[in-house]
Amino acid sequence: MEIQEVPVSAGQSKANPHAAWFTQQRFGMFVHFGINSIPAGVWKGVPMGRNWYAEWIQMQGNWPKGIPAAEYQALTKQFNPVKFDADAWVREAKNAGMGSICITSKHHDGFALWPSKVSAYNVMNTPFKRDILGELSNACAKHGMKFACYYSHWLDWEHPGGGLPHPDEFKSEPRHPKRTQEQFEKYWQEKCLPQVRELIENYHPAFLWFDTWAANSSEWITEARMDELIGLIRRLDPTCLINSRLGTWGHSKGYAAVDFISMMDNHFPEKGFDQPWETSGTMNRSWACHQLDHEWHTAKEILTFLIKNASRGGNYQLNVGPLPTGELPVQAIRRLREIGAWWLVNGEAVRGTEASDLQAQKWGFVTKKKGGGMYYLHVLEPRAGAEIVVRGLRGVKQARVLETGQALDVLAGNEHAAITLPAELRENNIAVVAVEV
Ligand code: JFZ
Repeated sequence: MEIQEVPVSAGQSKANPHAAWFTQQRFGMFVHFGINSIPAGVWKGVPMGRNWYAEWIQMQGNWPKGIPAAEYQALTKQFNPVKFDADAWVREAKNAGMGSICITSKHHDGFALWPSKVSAYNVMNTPFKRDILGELSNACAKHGMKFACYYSHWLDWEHPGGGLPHPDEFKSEPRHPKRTQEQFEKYWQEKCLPQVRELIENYHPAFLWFDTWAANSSEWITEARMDELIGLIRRLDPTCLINSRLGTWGHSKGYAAVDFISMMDNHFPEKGFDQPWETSGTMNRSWACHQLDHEWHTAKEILTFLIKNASRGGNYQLNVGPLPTGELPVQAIRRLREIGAWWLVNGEAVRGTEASDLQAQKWGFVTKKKGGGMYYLHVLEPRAGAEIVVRGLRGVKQARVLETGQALDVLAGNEHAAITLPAELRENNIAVVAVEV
């Protein structure tokens, strides 16, 4: 597709009309993959320090000094995920009910998963020599999935002017000389902006997921730089959505400067927003593959996160950290397929729903079909014959078990409705009752 740069007209509407699919899908896959997947949290036999984020091993291996850049970057000589199969990844995501896949095109270490002409620190200069972004974006197109890219625009540990972690974060000697604004501007113009252009022109991502979180990032990700980056994206592809972790807390327009709000990691807010929003979360404790991280969420816990956000009008982007071979971990595949089994019979109770005016109840959450007319009661611990009291529910026409269609008895009260689950119900996951109003 030939990208035509379009002039950004003055007063262009703040809300991006192209975000409708994003809220409609509710559920996406996040992928953290790169040369950091090779050590998988352990460096020369010693587990990394500070936290479980295996993609941070360059800074947290050999703790607290970190791994010298040249030694870390030598990992490029080993990067050869020969079992990488983009089609297999996409099929697992689609079967689980996901509508998009967002991959770390370049994480903080600065390594690019595509044949970047901007920086030689990329996948073509490894034994693998394949365009991972190209293969994944093609597989997404083949299966009708949206393709998206995470891009670390602030931290970049390869470029001499790229952002570095704040010494305070590491409670150790300030190992990193503070970058000057001139140094960072050089990185910004030489690497960040040109690589974002490459991503849009070559892979047409449905959204770009930028990553800042600490307040001190605003010293570098200034409003001027955010507007420069937003302007570039809008000119190249107005349909490409931008998230708030671009650093909008440092922008005079706040969230209105971008297209959707990204929560902090694994944060599920008690109420939603009047703009598209999402939580990205890990399946265990690490984003990239960590060989010692065995604390995997159950499929039911993951579904509860998804449903909680959907009931408040939000999305959930669930992360997988592929193995150094390029395969998805079997623990992740198991959970994706368990989620997919639930989604097969209950997906309509999440996809295409909007924030519900019936908020969380003792027994679970309520989602609402976009445009109204139908509520979905997500009963987290369903018991045969139990009575489900729904505060605030009035005008019930009929209630049925979504999976089986079984009609249910409904007792209408002034300020609630009581619905009785089938006596023969056997459910070891979340049961969904569809209520027509
Ligand atoms: C950032 C990255 O550093 C991390 O590697 C991963 O990519 C994640 C999705 O984003 O991690 C964070 C995000 C939020 C906070 C700290 C680190 N926070 O809220 O303090």
